[in-house]
Amino acid sequence: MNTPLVSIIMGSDSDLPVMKAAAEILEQLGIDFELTVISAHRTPQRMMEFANNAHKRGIKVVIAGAGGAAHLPGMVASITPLPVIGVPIKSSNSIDGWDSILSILQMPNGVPVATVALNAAKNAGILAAQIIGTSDEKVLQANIDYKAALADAVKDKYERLEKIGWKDYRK
Ligand code: RP5
Repeated sequence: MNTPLVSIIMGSDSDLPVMKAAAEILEQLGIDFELTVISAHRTPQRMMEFANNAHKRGIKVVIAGAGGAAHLPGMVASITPLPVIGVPIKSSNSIDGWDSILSILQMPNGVPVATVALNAAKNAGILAAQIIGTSDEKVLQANIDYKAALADAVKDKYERLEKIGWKDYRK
């Protein structure tokens, strides 16, 4: 197995149904990653150990997901020199998702967390790939191809819509 470049961490295994979208897109783009549970509240020592050492292990980007009082992304960002992408999760202890969003988004000056939309783990994976792609030609090309595929999918839709007409168009 190759050394992982991206680390996907989450506060609980209950976050996995959301966070696995980051793993899926990284796999699709051919980027080696690791994935595990680290809780800022329940395993603070493990979080410290991770954040102090991730860059020494060759990790380039951290994707951190958490719900409710979502302190994991911010606390990891407070220690690691690596870029941290935060994924707010609408979890069982989240009121409506805003608690998770604001906990991850509203970081103080000096400690940024690149926060994606609620449950948007796929976008976190894509953003991580784009960061890796700035210094890796193969990943850069995979990102270019991914964008072309997005445009192609929309082209198929508007061509069909224009052909069939809006009255008869069904998705
Ligand atoms: C957060 O609490 C976790 O990230 C998760 O979103 C939420 C609920 O955790 P569990 O009680 O399901 O383990 O820290």
